[in-house]
Amino acid sequence: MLSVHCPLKRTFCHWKAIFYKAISQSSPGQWLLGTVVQRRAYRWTETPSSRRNQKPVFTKAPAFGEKLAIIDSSGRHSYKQLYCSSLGLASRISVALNSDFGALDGKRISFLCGNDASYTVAQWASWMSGGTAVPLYRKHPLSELEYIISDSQSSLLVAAHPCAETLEPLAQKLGLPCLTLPPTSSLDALDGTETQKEIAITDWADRPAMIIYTSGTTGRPKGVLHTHSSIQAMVQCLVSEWAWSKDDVILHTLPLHHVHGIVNKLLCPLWVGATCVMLPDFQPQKVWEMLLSSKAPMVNVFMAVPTIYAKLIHYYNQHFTQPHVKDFVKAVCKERIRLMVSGSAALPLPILQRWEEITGHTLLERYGMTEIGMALSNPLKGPRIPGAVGLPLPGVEVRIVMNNTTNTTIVEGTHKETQVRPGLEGKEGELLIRGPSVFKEYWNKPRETKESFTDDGWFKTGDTAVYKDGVYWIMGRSSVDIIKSGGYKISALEVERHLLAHPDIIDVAVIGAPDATWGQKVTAMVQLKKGQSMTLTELKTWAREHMAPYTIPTGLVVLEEMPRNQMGKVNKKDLLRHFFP
Ligand code: MLC
Ligand code: AMP
Repeated sequence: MLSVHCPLKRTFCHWKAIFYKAISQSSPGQWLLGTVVQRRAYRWTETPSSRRNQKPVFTKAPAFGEKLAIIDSSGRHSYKQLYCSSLGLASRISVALNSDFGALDGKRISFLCGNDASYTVAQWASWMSGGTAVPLYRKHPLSELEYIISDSQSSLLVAAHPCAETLEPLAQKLGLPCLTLPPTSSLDALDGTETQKEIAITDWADRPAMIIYTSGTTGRPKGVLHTHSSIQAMVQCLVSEWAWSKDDVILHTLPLHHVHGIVNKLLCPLWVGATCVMLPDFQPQKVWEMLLSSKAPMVNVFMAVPTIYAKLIHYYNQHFTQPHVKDFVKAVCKERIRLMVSGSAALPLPILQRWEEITGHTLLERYGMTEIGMALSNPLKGPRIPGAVGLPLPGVEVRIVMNNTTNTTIVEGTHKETQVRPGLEGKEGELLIRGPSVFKEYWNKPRETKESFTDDGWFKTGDTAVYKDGVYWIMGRSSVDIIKSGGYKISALEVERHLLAHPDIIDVAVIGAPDATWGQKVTAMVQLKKGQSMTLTELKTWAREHMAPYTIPTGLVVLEEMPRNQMGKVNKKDLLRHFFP
């Protein structure tokens, strides 16, 4: 007999028994065939009018007019200013590519900007001109930037003022046009309202919007293509679930080449007409200053990866030692801040507890991924279970399946309810996701795209999950070759590929050593050429030229010989157990 939990009410639903025959033999697909379940379960359906309503975030900006959209190190930028500057840049992009305004037909535009208003202008202009936005990251080495520009087949590059030095030589090398923006304080110079025509695009839904690069267990990083409709699904779902409003002020401290920084922290506030205060980088002192400042507009929303909370706690422990300061911090945070979210990696219990002690906030932990946006979340109102990631967000369908020949479904759930296969209660399995926020494809990688979905259209996350006590729990990655450090997903194989290019390294295995601050630390186990030696500092210095900073090993173990089994494989789980028991 199928058991159905309605976790929101925490009641057992008796009605299901009436409608279900004994289905223990049935395939998982049959579980939802009963009329009652179909009626009660939240299902996202697209109608012609919902399709017409799918529009990029910039289309909302004119209605917010002079309202403050972004405060950054260069000053204050209203919605109107961002919109007008984006129109101007879009017009220049169209001219540079010999295209009518809005007619780029999804051509890729790679842009390199700091964490400020120039980023939004570059993103909006890419969309206004009919292109696909490909955000680059300023801390990536040239080789990584070149890889992304080439792999995405970008037609044009946009460089914020300070990034022109980096991007222009690359543009020359690749034979691409490169537009340089004025300094962020003078973005108004781009104003395109006088000359600009109407944006002719009416059906945005299936148009490509953005390619975000992510690491996997095979090959080089893959470009995750999101459409305007998948992005809008992510945004609208969070806006309603976390009750975003135009009065909100969020403090933004995350990189802008991943969904956490792009969607949750930038597109959500801009969607509702809220204000985003952008810091150029994460610095604990500056973040504390901003959280506690009584200067308007005062921050009332904060989101970060667990490492950032760990670093903020570390700063607090060192600097806020006096009782009256502690009282002040707690009082201000409790009174002014309405929402504090953690995600992108598992939130360790000691961080959750300490944060609660010092700010009075129980962090709202949620689970997401580049390919799917946000999928599971603890509630805005109601109990947040430490260590759990709550329930599916509206529109998101989840499954947990066994890793057996038939991929037996253990659990299937929506925002409204979750069904557990009898006899498999509390069993772990791989988490699968379906819904409108799921990406369209890996750019130019049809085989990888196909392999990442089941035949009936579920995206395979590679995360192990369990449904227990009425909520979902993420138990870790299925593969040891995916490392999460500071909220970044890092492919151990990609790091190994780089390290094997080092002239003294003849064999290498990269593992994620557990770490209280970083979650995991990239640790290189290396075998060197006879007679060679290596320190971690030497390895880091060499790696800086070739690798993104967050992928560079922060641990090094030099081995006499790499332990390989008879098949020639390194057992990384054994290495982890041996060196980091
Ligand atoms: C920096 N370093 C790292 C690192 N970041 N090492 C390992 N892992 C990382 N993630 C190294 C630097 O190279 C440097 O080494 C040293 O640590 C200090 O660097 P820093 O730049 O001063 O560190 P800091 O600025 O404090 O950066 C920490 C951080 C950053 C947590 C702010 O890592 C960060 O912004 N992480 C967020 C990543 C993110 O947005 N993920 C979301 C993915 S989307 P040295 O030797 O030079 O001193 C996703 C979906 C979802 O996951 O659910 O959201
Ligand atoms: P990325 O591919 O960089 O978007 O990272 C997505 C991955 O981050 C997921 O597949 C999970 O492994 C991990 N992740 C995100 N949020 C959480 C969370 N709250 N708890 C545990 N893991 C998480």
